[in-house]
This record gives sequence, C-alpha cells and structure tokens, in this order.
Amino acid sequence: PTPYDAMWEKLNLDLDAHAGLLSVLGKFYGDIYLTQQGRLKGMEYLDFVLSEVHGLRIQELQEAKAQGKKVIGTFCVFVPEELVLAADGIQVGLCAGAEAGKGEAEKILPRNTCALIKSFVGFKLSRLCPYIESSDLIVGETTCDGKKKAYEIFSDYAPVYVMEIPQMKNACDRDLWKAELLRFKEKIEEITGNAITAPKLREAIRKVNDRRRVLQRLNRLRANVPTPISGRDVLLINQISFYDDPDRFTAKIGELCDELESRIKAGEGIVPKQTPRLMLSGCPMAVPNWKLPYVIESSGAVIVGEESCIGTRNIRDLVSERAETLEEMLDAIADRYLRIDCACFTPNTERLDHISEMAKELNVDGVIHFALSFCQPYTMEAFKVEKILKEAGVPMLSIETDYSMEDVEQLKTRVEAFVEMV
Ligand code: BJ8
Repeated sequence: PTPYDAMWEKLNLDLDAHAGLLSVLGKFYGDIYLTQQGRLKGMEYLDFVLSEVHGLRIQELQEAKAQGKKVIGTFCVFVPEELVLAADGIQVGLCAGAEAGKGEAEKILPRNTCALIKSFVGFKLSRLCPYIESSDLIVGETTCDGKKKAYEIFSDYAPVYVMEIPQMKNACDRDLWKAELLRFKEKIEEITGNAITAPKLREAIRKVNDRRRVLQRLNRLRANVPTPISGRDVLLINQISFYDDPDRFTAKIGELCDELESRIKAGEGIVPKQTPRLMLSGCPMAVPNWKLPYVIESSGAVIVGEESCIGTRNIRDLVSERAETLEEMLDAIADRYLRIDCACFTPNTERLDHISEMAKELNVDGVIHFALSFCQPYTMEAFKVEKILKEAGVPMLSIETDYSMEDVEQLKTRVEAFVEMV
C-alpha cells in the first residue's frame, strides 16, 4: 500500500495494473538514469519529481482542484499555456510514452496508428493515467490525421475540445489561427469561470517565457565541448517541464544551470572530450520514452541536442513581452505559436533550416532522425532532412520505432555502426 492509494482509487484508476506500471517504470528508470556516472547534484530534484510523477504532483493538482482551479490536459505544444495560466488554470502535457494499454487501444483504433496516440488512448481505457483523470478539459488539435481522428473516438471517453491548427502559414492561416485562439480563450474562461485580463495575461506570458529562457540557458551550456550533462538527463528535464509547477521548475533548473557553469569552468564533462556528439531530430519523446537515447548513450556517443517538441522546438521562440493591451498580447501569442515548425505544415522549410543551424551550432558529428512508426509527417520529412544534412556534410541515421523493447538489440547494432562511422 502507498499513501496515495485512496487518491488513485478516487480517480478510478485500476489499482493493480497501476501498481504494475509504477514498478516497471521504477526499474526502467533505475537502469537508464540512476546507473549514470558523475551525475549532477541538481538532477536529484528531477529524480524526485519523476519518482512522484503519479504521487505528489497529482496530490498538488487535486488540492488545487479542491480550491476551484481547473486542470487542462494537452497533447501538443500548439496549445497556448499562457491563456490557461492567465485564467488561473493548470496545464499538463498528457501525451504518453509507454506501451501499457496498447491492447485496449487497438480495440478502438487501427493497429497501424503511431505509438503516441495508442498510448494516450490506451492509458485512458486501461485507467492508468491520473493526469487524464484529473483533467477538467482535454485539448486536442488538428495536426496529424492520426491525432485528429483519434480525438473523435477519444471524446466518447473524456471531455475533449479540439483546436484547429492551420496547415500552411499564409495570411489567411494566421487569421484562422487567431480566431482559434480567441475561441480557445472563451472556452478556458467558461471552464475556469475567470476572465482573462491584460495584467493576468502579461504575468502568464512572463512565467512561460521564464521557463523557456531557463531551458534555452540549459541548451547553451550543454553545447560546450565536452558537454557537461547527458542527453538523457536533458530529455528528462524537458519531459518534466510539461507537468511540473512552472515557477518551481524554472527555479530548480536555474540552480542546475549554475552547477553546469561551474563544471564547465572546471573543464569537466559528463563524457570524455572526444566522445561523438549526436543530435536527435523528429517526433516528440513523451515520458517515459527513453529507449533510443539510452541506446545511443550506451553505444559510445552523447546527445547534445533534441530538435523535437520535447526539446528545442518547444522553447526556441518567446512570446514578445512588448505588447501592452490584451489584443496586442493575443497577437503576440498567435505570432509566436505560428512559428512552430511541426512536420504537419506544408511546406515546412523552417524546420530544415533549424536542423542545419542546430547541427552547426552544436558542432555535432551526426544526426539521428527519430520517427514513431506510422507517423507520416515525420517519416516523410526524414527524406528531406537527410538531403539537407548530406549537403552540409553531416551524416544522418533514420530510425523508425515504437515503444516496445523488441527491437532494442537491432537498434543497438545500427546505432553502434553509425557511431563508428561518424
Ligand atoms: S507540434 S510534433 S506535439 S503535432 S508522432 S501523433 S505527428 S503520427 S506529435 Fe506533435 Fe504538436 Fe507537431 Fe509537436 Fe501524429 Fe506523428 Fe504520432 Fe505525432
């Protein structure tokens, strides 16, 4: 028994299956994270948050709900957290990175659906996710066809609201997006019962920007040679950024960055200087999807960047803080979000530019493109990514995989061969 059993029961979780999930997660985390040598002191906070992922954080959400706050669950970095915070709501990322629940999901979704979609549907059907169960509203979006159609099915089981995301970035698309933001603002005001005012929105913009700024600082520091932190640890930090309290998270990552600075000053790295530096690019790796980073970092390489929504794509741009009126702030939010270079857009040349820039700035020896099996936007775009990287003289390995452990050995063989070659 745990001190949280009563809370989980109240949330209608399947207690036995949930206990099984937590024990597998704990073992997986121990093997992948706690075995690392020379880890930063600041990672203890992340270890703690992860160990309490379904415990303390859910308790905090429940306490906030008892005080009348609303919890908004999301699956995509297009959902503007600034609006939710400005209405005194709490936003949490829901997309899941584990296979538990796959069997249940495949009863209502085609088998050839990406693992991320099957995972959140499976978590709901198997009653395994206390975040889904804590959400007063779940916000979907019209990005890829898989998610778009899955939300129709998912809405039979949970309170779903869908935002329309344009597919192009012309003036008419910007108009559509702005209208969608306004519609979302109304929805959030209705759900929370709070009006979004200019002072509230200004404060929320600053809060979310501060979190982006500290993650940008982290990325600048890790770009050092030798890198002072493992890619696995930075991935975990990015994953946790989606559900931790934003102010607390920003403060803790600030402290971790101070520690990184002193490591860099002392010339210390997490790996020897000559270790091949690789960058990941592609689909988001939702918690606890650590398979590929683990394979890469146990094949003699280190990851120094993630061109992904659980990574740089989510923190590259800030919302302008120059806006004064509510209207100007909403415009600034619309502009910032429409710069996201998701593969669901056509054309999506900004992403190609960003990948080349990152590869150059981070001084990488190679790029591993990661796509979840059946993810058309990213598997298709991988060919273009490979082409531009080839022109820049950067080797790329294209990996398509899911959350199962069946292909670990095969992945290891391919990654090791790639690391040898770069
Ligand atoms: S802005 S990347 S978070 S949509 S892996 S479900 S694309 S079939 S996740 Fe994404 Fe928003 Fe874009 Fe980012 Fe579909 Fe592909 Fe599955 Fe995906």
